[in-house]
Amino acid sequence: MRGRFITLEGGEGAGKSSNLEHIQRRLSAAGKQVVRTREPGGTALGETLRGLLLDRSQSVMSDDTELLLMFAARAQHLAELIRPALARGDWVLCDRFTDATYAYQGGGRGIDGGRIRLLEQWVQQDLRPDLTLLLDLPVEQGLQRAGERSDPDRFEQEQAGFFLRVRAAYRERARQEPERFRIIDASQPLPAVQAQIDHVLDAYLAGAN
Ligand code: Z5A
Repeated sequence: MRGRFITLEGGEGAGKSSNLEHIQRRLSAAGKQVVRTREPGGTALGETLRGLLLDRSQSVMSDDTELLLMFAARAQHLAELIRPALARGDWVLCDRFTDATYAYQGGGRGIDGGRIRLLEQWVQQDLRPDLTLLLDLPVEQGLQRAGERSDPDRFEQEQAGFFLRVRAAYRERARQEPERFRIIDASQPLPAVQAQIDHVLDAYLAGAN
């Protein structure tokens, strides 16, 4: 039986990194073989593309180039890691996936959603995440948390308006697909965020058995 594909999404400073380990442990404790990965990246080629995408010195990168590189990294990720893992019956836990493209390249950069859907269909065919946890919090709070970092990447140096559009796009996707998305209130202290995540995972695991 095909494994499950779980994605973790959120804007700046939402706390994805802080919660990934916790989610992985919870799934492993339930007896699942978990493959943890991230986008852009997850393969050697994908990590090379990630380096280009996040590199602040790539200031001339056009929005279409950015979009196509995201999907190029994703095509490799699917072929080399995600599809084989799911076929083995593993559970794939991915830090960001195509919802991030709708949020950042669609909402943030203003690329038409129809063009993103075209690439999504081409690269993924009918593969979509089974469950998506959206860590949601006010933009100012997220930026404040992330602001403690000294060396912002190409996305982190964007202005607040960009991140407001990213958040709105994420929330709109969650509104459109309520059966796949679970919104986690990430403005709470970490233990309260993890309690919400546990609640969602326990319900999902109960339904998946
Ligand atoms: N991107 C894109 O544009 N299109 C795409 O299709 C994809 C990606 C797939 C890299 O992603 C960039 O790629 C990303 C979007 C773009 N750009 N941005 N921005 P990334 O996921 O690697 O980068 P990131 O969003 O910057 O993630 P991050 O650095 O891993 O941040 P985070 O995981 O959301 O936050 P964190 O590191 O766990 O927490 C931030 C700080 O807050 C840290 O000090 C924590 O200790 C603190 N924290 C976390 N949770 C809490 C709570 N609950 N209370 C208090 N403090 C907390």
